[in-house]
Amino acid sequence: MKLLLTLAGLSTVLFFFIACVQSSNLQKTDSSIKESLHCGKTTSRLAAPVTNEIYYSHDTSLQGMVLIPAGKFEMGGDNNQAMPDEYPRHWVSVDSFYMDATEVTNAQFKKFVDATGYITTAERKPDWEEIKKSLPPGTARPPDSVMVAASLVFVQSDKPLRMENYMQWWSWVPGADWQHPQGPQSNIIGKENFPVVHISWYDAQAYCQWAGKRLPTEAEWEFAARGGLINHIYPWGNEPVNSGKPKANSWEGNFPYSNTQKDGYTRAAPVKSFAPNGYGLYDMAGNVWEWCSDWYSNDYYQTFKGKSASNPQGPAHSYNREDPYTPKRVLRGGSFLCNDSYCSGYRVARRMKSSADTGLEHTGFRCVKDVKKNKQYIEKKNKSD
Ligand SMILES: [Ca+2]
Repeated sequence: MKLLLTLAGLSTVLFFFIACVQSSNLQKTDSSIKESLHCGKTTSRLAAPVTNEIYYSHDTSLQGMVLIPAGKFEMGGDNNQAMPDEYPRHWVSVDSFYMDATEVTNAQFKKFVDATGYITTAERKPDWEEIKKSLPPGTARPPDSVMVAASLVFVQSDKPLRMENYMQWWSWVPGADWQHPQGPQSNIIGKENFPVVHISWYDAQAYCQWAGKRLPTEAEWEFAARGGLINHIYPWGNEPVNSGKPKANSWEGNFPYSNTQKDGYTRAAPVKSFAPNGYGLYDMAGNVWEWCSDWYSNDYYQTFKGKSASNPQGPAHSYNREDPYTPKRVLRGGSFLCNDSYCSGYRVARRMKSSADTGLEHTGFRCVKDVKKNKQYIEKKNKSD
């Protein structure tokens, strides 16, 4: 049990397996694990070989993007649901940028894969030599039956469950990937307009590079999510997520066994199913978690105590005191599994983190593009034509 309590940053599946082998009575209590797996995020999946190839396109199309004007805002927690890593609130200024109005869809991601032959992390056999670099020394290698191309799929329970044992609602499914969101028997036919899922940070980076874009910084993401509102809790204002008409795709009811489907969806919803925020951005709350470019550090905001930040790019290194072994990237926005009883991931200030090789059924992304670089590129191109 001592081992289990120190493995907060392990690959989720690896942790699952080791837990099963070494303890038949899993009593995991680490708050970060519960928080991340419940609503949300896992800490890591099994690492896989990552290509260093850069897919770069000179596409300057702004189709599907909206302009986010430059501005200044207070970044950080807005209500009593805020977590310690959301403090201190601090002033941040960002330059203007373009942002995808929606999460990247299956149809968009398919164009990328068709053009490049890209293979996502979930489709690759895990590489133990890579995995063990971010695990505590001496961690045992999982069996070959676990070390296969796979991803984590949400499994709804038919009865209340002990929340400590998240293994009960996440399943490591061989063959689950972006084209098979619930496993080999599922597909994305007719779901072209759904957000692509089972996307690792590496996958998201590769797509953005190919599209001539990049991932948003965490500060850009939060500024954009606020939609021009000042110090409000959600992209739509302050009305609680379950009051009034549905405003986002979240988990309504009792997690993980009862979902009232008030918003119409138990899993991912097509993009643009709910009203946009003030900048014309859809699903900045709920639906799927979205990768940001930043490393995650739980005390990063402390570096801005008493001062402001201009276009912050995140810390130089990842650090999470609850899981110091595994470097993590930032995710934002919450997913269809979020609710107020746990993570409230749809709050604009809510931070989440995961290792870059993690991809799950509720993990996706959207891209941004610099206004200045785009303008310079077009001017240069026009001169050479
Ligand atoms: Ca829902």
